[in-house]
Amino acid sequence: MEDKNILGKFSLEGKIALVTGGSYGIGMAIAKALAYAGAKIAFNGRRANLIADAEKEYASLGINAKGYVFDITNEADVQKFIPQIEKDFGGSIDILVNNAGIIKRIPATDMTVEEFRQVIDIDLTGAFIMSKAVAPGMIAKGGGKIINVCSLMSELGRETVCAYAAAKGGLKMLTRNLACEWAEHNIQVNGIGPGYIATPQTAPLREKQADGSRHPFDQFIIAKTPAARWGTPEDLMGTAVFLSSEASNFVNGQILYVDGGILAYIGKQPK
Ligand code: NAP
Ligand code: GCO
Repeated sequence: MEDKNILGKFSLEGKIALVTGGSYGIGMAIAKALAYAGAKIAFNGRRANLIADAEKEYASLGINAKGYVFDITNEADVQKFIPQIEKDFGGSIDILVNNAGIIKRIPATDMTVEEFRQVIDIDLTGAFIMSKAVAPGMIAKGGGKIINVCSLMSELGRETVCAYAAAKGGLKMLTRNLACEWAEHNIQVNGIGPGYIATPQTAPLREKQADGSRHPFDQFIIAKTPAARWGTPEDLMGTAVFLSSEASNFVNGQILYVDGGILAYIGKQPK
């Protein structure tokens, strides 16, 4: 007999969630969503001051989130902090959100190999390092959820973001491969593909012009988005809860795009 308490399938009560890059932006919104659904929240970042500020913001919302200062690309630190987090929270991590990421907007001809490698290291390799570190605990526990924050750039390209698009395209395939490898352990690995979201990362693309007009890229995205608006971090909260909960237990290796319709749209006919 199926359980009629369908909303209960979205509950995260008693779960331990780790959100990378949870000091602000999309990571903070996702962490709040998981907390509102009942999860206990750990998060990380590289800047202690932002971690401290974020803990205060979470606390002001009644969320007892604990922040940890480490870089997801530093495997030794990750191997040190995951057991520390599990000790602090009294159990292994149930939900990992690989949100931390950077972008460099540089023409390929001008981008140094070091700059390219830095983006790949954080946006792709960092997710592998984190997933590899939490998987043993999830396997021992009988299951878990890993959510990789991909991007429209997992599917599409544009000028000046070659490293980022390569990383996010790779993250889509890492998601699919880890989903295949760990499904037998009841670990579901999926991705969220945000469209253009108003956060510090995209602030340069929305800066008002000297004459007070909207940034050309801002106008471009509004025109390219059927919903005719930038997304907000809050637009991602429901999808994050779904992919973190038992409601998605038969969803494996999928990227759910939360993009206002951009990927479905060829664009308006010029007036
Ligand atoms: P953001 O505002 O730049 O925030 C990035 C977060 O990641 C910060 O908390 C940052 O904190 C942390 N971080 C960066 N590198 C890190 C590292 N090596 N180790 C640990 N933490 C690190 O970005 P966002 O817009 O919220 O985006 C979050 C994720 O969504 C990223 O993966 C991004 O690629 C993706 N995304 C964004 C959009 C968008 O339109 N905004 C769309 C699609 C996908 P510290 O710098 O203090 O470490
Ligand atoms: C850019 C933007 C995008 C967004 C996002 C789109 O410069 O084009 O930063 O890359 O961050 O990834 O989904």
